Order: sequence, then C-alpha cells, then structure tokens
Amino acid sequence: MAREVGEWIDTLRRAQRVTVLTGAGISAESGVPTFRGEGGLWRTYRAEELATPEAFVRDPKLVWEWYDYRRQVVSKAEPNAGHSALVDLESRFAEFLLVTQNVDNLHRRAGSRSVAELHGNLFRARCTREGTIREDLPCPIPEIPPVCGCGALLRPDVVWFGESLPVEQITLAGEAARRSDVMLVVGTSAVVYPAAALPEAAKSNGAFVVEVNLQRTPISPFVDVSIQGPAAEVLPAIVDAL
Ligand code: BV8
Repeated sequence: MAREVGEWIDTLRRAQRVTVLTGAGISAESGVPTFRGEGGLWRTYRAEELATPEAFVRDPKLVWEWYDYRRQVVSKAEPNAGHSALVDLESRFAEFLLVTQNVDNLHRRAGSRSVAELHGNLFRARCTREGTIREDLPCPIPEIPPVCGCGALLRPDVVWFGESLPVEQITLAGEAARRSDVMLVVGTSAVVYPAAALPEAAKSNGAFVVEVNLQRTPISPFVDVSIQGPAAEVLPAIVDAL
C-alpha cells in the first residue's frame, strides 16, 4: 500500500493543522455494515426510511429494534487499524480534529480524544420529554421501546434526516475545516449534508484534501489526492510514511 502514499506526504508532514472527516467506511473492516453499501439493508428497510423522526413517531418499537440491533453489532465489533492510525495521527500535529459522521463510538473506543460527533452516538439515549441524556441503557435493551423514569419515550441520541446537527459540533467542524492545512476524508460517500460540505469548505480555504475510499465519490473530482483502497490498510501506510 506504500505505493499509494506518494510525495504528497511531505505536505502532511509540514502541516500544523489537520482535520479528518470519517464516514461508515472506516468501520466496515470492523464488521459494521455501511449505510449505503450492501449491508445497508436491515430486514426489508433502508437506513433512510428508519433514521427519521417520522419513522420514530409512526413505529418507535421498530426504530428501536433497528438501533438495538446496531448497538449489539457494534458492541461485538472492535476498532480496526484505520481507527488506530487516526489515534496515532492525533498526537502528531499542533491542531487536530477528528470529525465523524459515525454513531458507532469506535473512534472513542480506539482512543481518539479530539472528536466531533456530527450525528450523535448509538450508546446515548435522550428523553423525548425532558431532553435528558442516558448512557446506561443495557445492550440488548430489555424493554423495547425504552421509557424514561418520567414515563416518556426515550429516543436514540442521534441526528435523524431532517433534524439539525448539534450546533457546537458542526460549528467546531466547520471552523477546523476552514483552518486546516490538510484534510483527510475517509470512508464516506459524501452525499449527506451538511457534513459533505466540509471537504469543499476546507479546499476553498486552502487546505490540501486527501480522500481515502474504495471507490470514487462526488468529491473525488476536486480533492488533491484520491487514494482508492481500504482505510484499515491505507491509513496505517500514511502514518508509517510520516
Ligand atoms: C440537516 C445518524 C438541517 C442516524 C445520519 C443540504 C443542507 C442541509 C441538509 C440537506 C441538504 N441537502 C439535503 C439535506 C437533507 C439531508 C441529506 O443530506 N440528505 C441526503 C441523503 C441527500 N440532511 C439532513 O437531513 C441533515 N440535517 O441538515 O438539518 C435541515 C433540517 C431540515 C431540512 C433541511 C435541513 C441530517 C443528516 C444526518 C442524518 N443522520 N446518521 C443513524 O446513524 O442512524 S446520516 C448517515 O449517513 C450516517 O451518519 C452516515 O455516517 C452518513 C453518511 O453516510 P457515510 O458515512 O458516507 O456511509 P455510506 O454507507 O454512505 O458510505 C460509506 C463509504 O465508505 C462509501 O463511499 C464506501 O465506498 C466507503 N467504504 C466502504 N468500505 C470502505 C470504504 N472506504 C474505505 N475503506 C473501506 N474499507
């Protein structure tokens, strides 16, 4: 894989401020199905059909069964060499932010500390009445759909389609993107906004943008380097080359 890491590595070596944007592809080699890949189906549903407030109002039990299934899959998964490479990368630059669209908590389990979670986290639940956060829901959840002590339904503390992202997280991510010398974009189909706007924001503010993906995406035409390969191989090769 070292052949994929060309002379551009000097640009990364010289960088002071680095931002990484990850998507479901970085967790694929941990056995976690991606959103739009072949694993994107659950029973007969697509993620976009279930990851909405409307689906939750219509059938909270079904939506929680999907989330509880994903929590169980992720609980049995381990961070992979791609996650670990980003932990290593974090300590090498004056400023570093890992922006993730993933809700699987694998970056934190791998040891990443400077993380902005744009779309929430599978292992947090939120009271639909009080907004209080719970991080202690057993896995699997014994009673679906789970309810708060106040009697109201709990919901997954994730951002559904049509819902706004946590302002602090997307603001932090946007500032980091615009300030960065280098942005790595890893394992995302770059179709979900506003996260997908971050590489363009970085690029238009002078960042050198490197994409790591198995296939081309809508941002491939404008990135500086597009490396086609699995994140769990390419990211360690990048760190080794540093
Ligand atoms: C919002 C959490 C304001 C839940 C998710 C413009 C501006 C603002 C909004 C919009 C806009 N245009 C459209 C919208 C609406 C919508 C949107 O973007 N729709 C898309 C589908 C067109 N956006 C929203 O609704 C956002 N809200 O902006 O609020 C607002 C409010 C009302 C109306 C308008 C605006 C909220 C978006 C967040 C939705 N929640 N997840 C949950 O997880 O259950 S998004 C979901 O998709 C996941 O978080 C996932 O991370 C994310 C992106 O998918 P990817 O991570 O990229 O995964 P995917 O499977 O697609 O791709 C995997 C990639 O990895 C592939 O490219 C593959 O090739 C690659 N790969 C695979 N294996 C490997 C690999 N690469 C490397 N190595 C490997 N081994």
